[in-house]
Amino acid sequence: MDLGAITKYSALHAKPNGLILQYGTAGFRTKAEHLDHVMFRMGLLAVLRSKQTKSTIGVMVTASHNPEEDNGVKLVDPLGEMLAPSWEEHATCLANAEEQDMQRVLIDISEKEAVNLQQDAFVVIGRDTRPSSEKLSQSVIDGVTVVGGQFHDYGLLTTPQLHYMVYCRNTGGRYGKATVEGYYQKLSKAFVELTKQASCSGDEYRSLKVDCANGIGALKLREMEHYFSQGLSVQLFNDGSKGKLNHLCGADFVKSHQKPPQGMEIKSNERCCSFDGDADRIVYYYHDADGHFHLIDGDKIATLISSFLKELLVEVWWGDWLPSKTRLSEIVPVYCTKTGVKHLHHKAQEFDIGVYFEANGHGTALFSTAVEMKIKQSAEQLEDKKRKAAKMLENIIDLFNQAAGDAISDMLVIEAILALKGLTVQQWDALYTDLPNRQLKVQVADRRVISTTNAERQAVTPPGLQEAINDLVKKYKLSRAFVRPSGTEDVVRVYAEADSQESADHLAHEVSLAVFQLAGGIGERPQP
Ligand code: G16
Repeated sequence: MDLGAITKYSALHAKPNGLILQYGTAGFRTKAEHLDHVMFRMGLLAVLRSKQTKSTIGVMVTASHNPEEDNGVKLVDPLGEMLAPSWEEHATCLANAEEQDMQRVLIDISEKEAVNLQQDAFVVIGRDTRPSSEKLSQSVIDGVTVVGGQFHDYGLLTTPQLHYMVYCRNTGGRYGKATVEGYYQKLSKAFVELTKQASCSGDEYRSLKVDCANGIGALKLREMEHYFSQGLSVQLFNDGSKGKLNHLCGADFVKSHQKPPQGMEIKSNERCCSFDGDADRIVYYYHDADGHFHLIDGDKIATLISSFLKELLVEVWWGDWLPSKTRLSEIVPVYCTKTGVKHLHHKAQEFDIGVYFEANGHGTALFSTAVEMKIKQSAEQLEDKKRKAAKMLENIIDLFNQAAGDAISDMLVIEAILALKGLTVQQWDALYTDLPNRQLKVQVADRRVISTTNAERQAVTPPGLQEAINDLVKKYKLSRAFVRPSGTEDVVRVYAEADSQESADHLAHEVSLAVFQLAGGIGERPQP
């Protein structure tokens, strides 16, 4: 490592005085103008991680659902997963080091992690469409090159596409070809194969309205649509031609405001979906005949996918010993983890088949190598109906992005399942009834004063907060409420549900007031 060169170039990407940032749920996120030094330093860190793992490492420049003025960066580990926790700590240390301490921190990390500095390093970089992203990704490249790392800059990519590229490169192409074209072809081939089997291929199943949050999803979907157009036609809205990224549109807006995005005309019972700014989340929705808005979030997406996988597994293997009326919940255990796909992803990896989704629409399904092999064999050896079901499983495995939750891949999975099962969006929605709920944000001076346990469903600190929530919850029927610090925005998130929308709204408001009072609220008191 040429420490002299690092010091020289680091001065060109100087850290603003006194700025302290934390590697959060999905990397660093803050106002774009504060991130130049972080990008340079994450370039350095990616090289060290690449040398240590002897693998390609990814760096994605995005702030996903955050406002356009924000930006962010996260590192992607060898199998396309989020960065290992010990390296998150190194990332925080390095990002916050003063200029004069940079050399020491880099040497510390290299020693602690036994990094062989002679090893080659390769880093791949992607970025979203924010105005600040191009310059910031150049700072990442500066960091990579100053420590002698090789790199490939993919330019504009969705976040899940970058995860996919990393996974492909580190599995010698077995997972797929590490090009945008390779991604389009792999997913589209699986989708077209699947939808060929659908007996209902009327117009209802062929068209979908997509709100792209004025982000990268629009660009990529437009490039990709002709690959799968024989199975689905998509109509894009909020494609970035005029509106602002994530402003009054996108999955986060639709989920948290429980209303449709601006700029999209919805006729009754039309199937619509929204991506977020970097296309790693998706939610569906429709207006019923009375004009009421219905949201279909990550929980219902997980239910649709799990039920479909269960049906195929029953057909291929389990049918001989499982009573046909067995309920999904009897054979599919459900687990909760802390917020953050990294937690869910690791939990899902513990199983042969793991389906995970956050309510905000972030998720995917994972299949163990053993299960994939068994399905492949079954698709070759079994006969008739069993063989057909095994073939479908084979294709659906290819259609999921197993490196990360992916709005494009999830959209195609959902569309294929609806077409194959002949389900309308209302029938899907009717799989179960959600309790009315409300999410709010509260501004506090330091959101770290709130700590939680039990998969973030109980507050441990500040003292008295959980007791206050418990008392409020007792006032409403069928109610629950949780609070937790956000890992991506400087806010505390409040969630409440109850037997009616009015009660859920009241409860959420009262809990917000308790947070404001007990956790050091700043600015205006939460208004009803
Ligand atoms: C990121 C994480 C998600 C998390 C979301 C919101 O998503 O990857 O797991 O749910 O942030 O986190 P929080 O509510 O703590 O702010 P994205 O789509 O913004 O990258």
